[in-house]
Amino acid sequence: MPTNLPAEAKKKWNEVSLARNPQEKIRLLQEFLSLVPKHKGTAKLCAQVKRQIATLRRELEEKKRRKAGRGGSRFFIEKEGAAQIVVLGPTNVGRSSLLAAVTNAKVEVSSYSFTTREPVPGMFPYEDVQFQMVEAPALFRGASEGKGLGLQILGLARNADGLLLMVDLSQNPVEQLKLILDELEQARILIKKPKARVEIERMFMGAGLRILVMGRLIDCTLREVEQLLRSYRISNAVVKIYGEASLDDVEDAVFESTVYRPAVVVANKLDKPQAMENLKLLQKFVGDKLVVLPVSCSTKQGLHKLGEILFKTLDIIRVYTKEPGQKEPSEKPFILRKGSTVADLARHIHSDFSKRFSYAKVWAERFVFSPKKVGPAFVLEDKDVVEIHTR
Ligand SMILES: Nc1nc2c(ncn2[C@@H]2O[C@H](COP(=O)(O)OP(=O)(O)OP(=O)(O)O)[C@@H](O)[C@H]2O)c(=O)[nH]1
Ligand SMILES: [Mg+2]
Repeated sequence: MPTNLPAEAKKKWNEVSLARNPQEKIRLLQEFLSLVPKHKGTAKLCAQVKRQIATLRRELEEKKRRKAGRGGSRFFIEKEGAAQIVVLGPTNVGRSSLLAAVTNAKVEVSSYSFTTREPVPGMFPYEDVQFQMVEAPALFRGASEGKGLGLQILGLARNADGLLLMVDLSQNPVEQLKLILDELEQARILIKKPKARVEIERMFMGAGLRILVMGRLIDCTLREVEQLLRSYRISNAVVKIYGEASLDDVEDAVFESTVYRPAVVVANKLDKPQAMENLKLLQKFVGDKLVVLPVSCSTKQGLHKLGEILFKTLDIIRVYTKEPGQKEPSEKPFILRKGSTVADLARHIHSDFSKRFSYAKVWAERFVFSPKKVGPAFVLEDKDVVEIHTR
């Protein structure tokens, strides 16, 4: 549903995106909200802005508390490794036990509820990549409405690259998963791949507006997309549109309101009585919408499959680079999104690199003869070795 915002509201949103500190951002968000007409088409947007204000307020309060030496928690975890995976679930499902079993993190496992109160990161190795796994404090009903630390917990999920939705098979797993899915939906975090993906990368002044449509526009023209972006004063940006996108999808991207986070369901405590029956209920409920991995953190059963499943769900590939003249490729791979091209890799290495790009040589198992000389649009696959030649 279109929001049909008046011009002054759109102008205000541009000011919001330029805010220099949380106080200013809160003030501008409130001003923005007062300029938004209230109707069905703007209901979701208003709810999202209110949530954003609440989150910022809570963060400010926490900062104050920390300054006053009264403790307070740190909710932002700097990303490390190939991807940040946040483990979400109700209390006592075994999130800490999972981190203890597969990462190097120091966690506290206990039979008491709500033991973990701050996010805890650890590194989880899979083949030659390292995933960062973060235990979020327990999720509960009402989190998305701002109860307790709910918004911060969901904020962790929003900021992640992927999610593990964890449930306990000794209790009704469908109820637990429903709770997680409801809260994610309220917070506008999608776990089902959307039909469209719109990325807006803001650029320096004078860069101009470049709109790249890799998929297809639905019920709108490129000109309308451009007009919409300009009405929000987005005139220096690279905008990439994948899949089948409508004007609403583009506007959603302006507000960064809906995000997609690939997710796997981890069904824990497989060793307990009743677990098998409950697993069947869970699988019936989930159908083919999500992958369910049954595990036991106590006996380690099933955990050896986690790395591969995560890697597949995240839709990523590993690419090794090689310097011209050298025999061996880099040991550490670059992690790229599936469907990435040689040009994407070059940009990933160095922005200057892509400008001086001449051609690349690719070694791949799927070729009859390697290396093959390719151009910037060549689509890479997992485990390709690439040698980039510049002018
Ligand atoms: N039988 C069995 N018990 C488990 C398993 N995994 C965890 N537990 C137990 O479940 C309880 C909770 O485990 P935690 O890892 O602390 O759970 P959590 O999700 O981190 O809980 P909070 O941080 O308190 O919300 C502990 O008593 C664990 O020993 C498992 O695979 N099998
Ligand atoms: Mg815990």
